[in-house]
Amino acid sequence: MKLHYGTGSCSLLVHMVLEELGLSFEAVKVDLAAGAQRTPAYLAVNAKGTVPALVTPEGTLTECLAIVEWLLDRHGDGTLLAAPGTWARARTMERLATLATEVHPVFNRFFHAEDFAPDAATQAAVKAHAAEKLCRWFAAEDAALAGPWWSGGPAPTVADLHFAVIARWGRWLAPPATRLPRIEPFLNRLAARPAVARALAREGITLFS
Ligand SMILES: N[C@@H](CCC(=O)N[C@@H](CS)C(=O)NCC(=O)O)C(=O)O
Repeated sequence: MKLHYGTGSCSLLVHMVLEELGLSFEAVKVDLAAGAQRTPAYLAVNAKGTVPALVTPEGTLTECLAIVEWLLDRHGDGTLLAAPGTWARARTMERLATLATEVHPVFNRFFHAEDFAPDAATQAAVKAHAAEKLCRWFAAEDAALAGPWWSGGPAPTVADLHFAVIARWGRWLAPPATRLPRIEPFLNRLAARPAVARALAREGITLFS
């Protein structure tokens, strides 16, 4: 398999899952800052011009949640993602959906305000409003983080991996989400997992930088 990823982007979730599952794959960096996602070569891989894209023997799959669900159902042991139809599965999907459809779009407003408003003043307002919403959300999640893992169980799930990717983006907020009292030790626990460390090292990043 071949993973097309952007450094530290949402594709980091797929990168971590591939490593957690011990699968063999080639990691291909798409330089998002340089616009490599809009080149004809990459658009031939993923016409949406986004990462991740996972090229598999069965075809190319896009969208983080579709990719990790497919990988974990096919290769997982039920730890990171419980079996379909179970309550545990539904609760993990609930967390993943919140991150992908509620929180990620607010980060789009924070990082790419120019996509949401035509003039500089409105863009600044969009960014500030997004920052406020994100700070409130991270503060509430930090306060609710009672055990070792964000998903609430005794072992991490794929939702914890996703939360770590999103919390890492929150390092640009004030206060940084990565430094909140319960989120920081959570990120350290996750970073200590050899599979997570391998994915981060390959991308040349940490969960804090
Ligand atoms: N819904 C998609 C979102 C994909 C996405 O927006 N990826 C971003 C990185 S986090 C990207 O490729 N951005 C480059 C661009 O839009 O130009 C998923 O979950 O895979």
